[in-house]
Amino acid sequence: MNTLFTYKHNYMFRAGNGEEGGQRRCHGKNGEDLVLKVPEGTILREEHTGEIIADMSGNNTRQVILKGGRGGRGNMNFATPTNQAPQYAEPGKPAMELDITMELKLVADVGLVGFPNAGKSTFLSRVTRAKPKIADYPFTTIQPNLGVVEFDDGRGFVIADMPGLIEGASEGVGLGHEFLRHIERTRVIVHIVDAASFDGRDPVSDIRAIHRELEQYNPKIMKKPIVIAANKIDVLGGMEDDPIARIRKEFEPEGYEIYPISAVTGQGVKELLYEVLKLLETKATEPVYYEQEYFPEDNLVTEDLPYSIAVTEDRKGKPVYIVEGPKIDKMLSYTNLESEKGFTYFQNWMRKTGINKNLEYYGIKEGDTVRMYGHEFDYYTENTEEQDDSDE
Ligand SMILES: Nc1nc2c(ncn2[C@@H]2O[C@H](COP(=O)(O)OP(=O)(O)OP(=O)(O)O)[C@@H](O)[C@H]2O)c(=O)[nH]1
Ligand SMILES: [Mg+2]
Repeated sequence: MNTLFTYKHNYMFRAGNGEEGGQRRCHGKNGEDLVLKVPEGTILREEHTGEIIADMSGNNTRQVILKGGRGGRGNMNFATPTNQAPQYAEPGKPAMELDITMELKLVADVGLVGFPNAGKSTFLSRVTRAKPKIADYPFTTIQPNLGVVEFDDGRGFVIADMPGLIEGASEGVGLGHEFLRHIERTRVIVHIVDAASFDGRDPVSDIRAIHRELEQYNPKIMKKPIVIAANKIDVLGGMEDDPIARIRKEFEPEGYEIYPISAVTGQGVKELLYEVLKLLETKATEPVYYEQEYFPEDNLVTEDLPYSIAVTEDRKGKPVYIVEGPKIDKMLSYTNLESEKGFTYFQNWMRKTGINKNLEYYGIKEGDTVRMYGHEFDYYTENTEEQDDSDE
């Protein structure tokens, strides 16, 4: 995919539910996987914290975001020496929900920047097989275009053609931030300027203006290798002052390499491409990949519980939480719930093993009924730790 456009109007997704385990040795079916495709370079964040869940770029081409819907285990999983065919089977795991924001931050070797109409798309179409839209009006490009430059010896690199930047872009003017962020992950920048002043602007102040925007958006961008391509030299003949000489005089002392080119005739383009290749191989740093900061599994209850929780209602519509599983069965068999001491002991065990926490995850409130293999009691969370110690 090239854009995240499909997610603009379609933004609720659910994987299949895990099915209930069967009575006749059947394991419930696992929920069906839901696979969402995104363009390379997409960053997924947890919506509320903004923390990164995944950076779908580089080698990371597939990542599990939520593991959900494991099917319930069949009744034979709960067999005990005294009960070889239990009536009980496990319900499917509850679904987990997560709010995610997706942002595309392209990963390309080279980013083309410059004012609208400078000739960025013309350059891309000249050096790659990409067929971007080209026109003599500003903001022709409204989405980045990618193309691959191939050299005869098999080397090559990926170029991203960006929409034109204007003054104030770093503050959101024009297409602004939307596209500056794509430049952040490129390794070398080719700054294309209209040396022939078609739009009546001055190339030297154009270059300064774009540099200012890049610096203001993120100073790290200006630390990347930048090559200046003075474009449209095919129409320079007859101009009074030589703009190429002016650009050189202004920017060479600051360490910039200037390449006069014509994206239309191809003049000077080869030299520029070899310079870019050299920079990629010697000076450019690797693109930034983002580390995972938010781990959905740590924030949602997902453990494989050795027991199951099911919620039903009694005749009066009051919620009843049915907790069952071999461990519970075993604990009940050697605890006397009729005695106060035994009951307290059992309650503490439920708290320590996290059963209470999970009951709360399922929505239990004080006073609701808990049912375990024929035993019923009201749910209370009061801490009875002290009394418990004497029992152990
Ligand atoms: N004569 C001449 N015209 C050129 C050259 N490069 C581009 N142009 C013309 O300049 C105009 C703008 O070219 P584009 O490639 O669309 O410019 P852009 O930088 O992609 O513009 P935006 O996408 O709007 O930011 C078109 O009419 C091109 O034909 C060149 O080297 N020589
Ligand atoms: Mg363009």
